[in-house]
Amino acid sequence: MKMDSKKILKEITKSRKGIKIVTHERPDVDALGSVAGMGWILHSMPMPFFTCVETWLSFHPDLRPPSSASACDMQLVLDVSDPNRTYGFDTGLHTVVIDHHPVDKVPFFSVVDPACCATSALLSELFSDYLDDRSSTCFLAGVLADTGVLSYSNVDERALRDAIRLIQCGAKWEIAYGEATKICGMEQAKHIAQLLRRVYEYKPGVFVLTVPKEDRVKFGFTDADCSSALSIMQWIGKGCLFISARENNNQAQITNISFRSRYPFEAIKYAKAFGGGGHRMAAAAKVSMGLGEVMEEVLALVDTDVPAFTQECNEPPQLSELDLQLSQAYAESELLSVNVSEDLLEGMSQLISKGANAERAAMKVREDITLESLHELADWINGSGDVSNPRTLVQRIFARQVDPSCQS
Ligand SMILES: [Mn+2]
Repeated sequence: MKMDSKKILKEITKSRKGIKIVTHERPDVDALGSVAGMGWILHSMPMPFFTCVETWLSFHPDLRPPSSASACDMQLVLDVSDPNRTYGFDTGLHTVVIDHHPVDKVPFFSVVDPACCATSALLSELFSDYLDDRSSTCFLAGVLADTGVLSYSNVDERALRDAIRLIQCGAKWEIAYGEATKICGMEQAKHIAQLLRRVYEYKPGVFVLTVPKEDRVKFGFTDADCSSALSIMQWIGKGCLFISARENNNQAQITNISFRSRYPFEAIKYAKAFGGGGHRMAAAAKVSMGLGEVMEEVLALVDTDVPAFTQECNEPPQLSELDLQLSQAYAESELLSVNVSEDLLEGMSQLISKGANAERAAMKVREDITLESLHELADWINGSGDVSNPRTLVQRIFARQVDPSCQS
């Protein structure tokens, strides 16, 4: 890492006119946190730069770095390495890639580390000497987004160490948590509730959400609504495969399909079958087919893994003493949504270094969350009209994610 750090610093400080920072199309919070955090790093050096993203979504305006250049002689491509998937890619411009998606070979100057939980985490390691409170908060948002608030299978000791370092450099947990999980006001909360109501269990442990074009137009479901719903679907304790398929609302016969998985299911296998890609347990594809047609093929593929997989995935997890101790940290902090301190994370990091498993420990806290819990959550949101009086664990966690002041 120290080598990469020197190498990349040497490369980017060659720029004289300015650096253009870009990322993938339809950016997620790791992409935006990477771009914004990197902007703040260059701002503090200082090096002239500007950012170019398809949309900032609800990413807070105060966290977006001010551009200091109008021209550039280099582009920094973050969280993606494929020019075709990069928004604003400039062919012919000197290109530097920093990414955590697994790829065979990148024809540019690059640091690619698929073992790293988030591109934001990788950047925080590469530029650890330059972190301040703003860049740290942006990077922590990206880390929390790509790790399901440090609860997915990609959480290892390194992820915890990165999170702790960011807090030591001034990252604000509440702000980063807010950015990583943000639900924009009651309007978006109600959209998500409507989507959660539609989720069904296809086979034991396999949960599916499908959104046809007509409904997107009729109810105004956005991509952000669908991805928030997919994150919440993963709260289900006994789930192993989560599928969200949505038809494009302006192009005909295009369906975006996202997969999230837990062992023994592998999201990447399904995404690849449809020409997509991503990570082992979180992957996606864009398919030139209507929703019905795609789902028929997807479910046929799922059928080949069921029942062998579902049986294994529905067996009660074997928790070690260390896992149980770690699950205590998740329980006390309601899955890291409240009362998170550096000490708490330090304790978690030590348990993980001794062999505790973050995903299993978080699952212990989720074990009673079922599809019915999410349907009840949806009814509560729609029925109460606000989220000010949460009573159950899922209601409290949901309510903490709703930002009433958000402008998307
Ligand atoms: Mn990422």
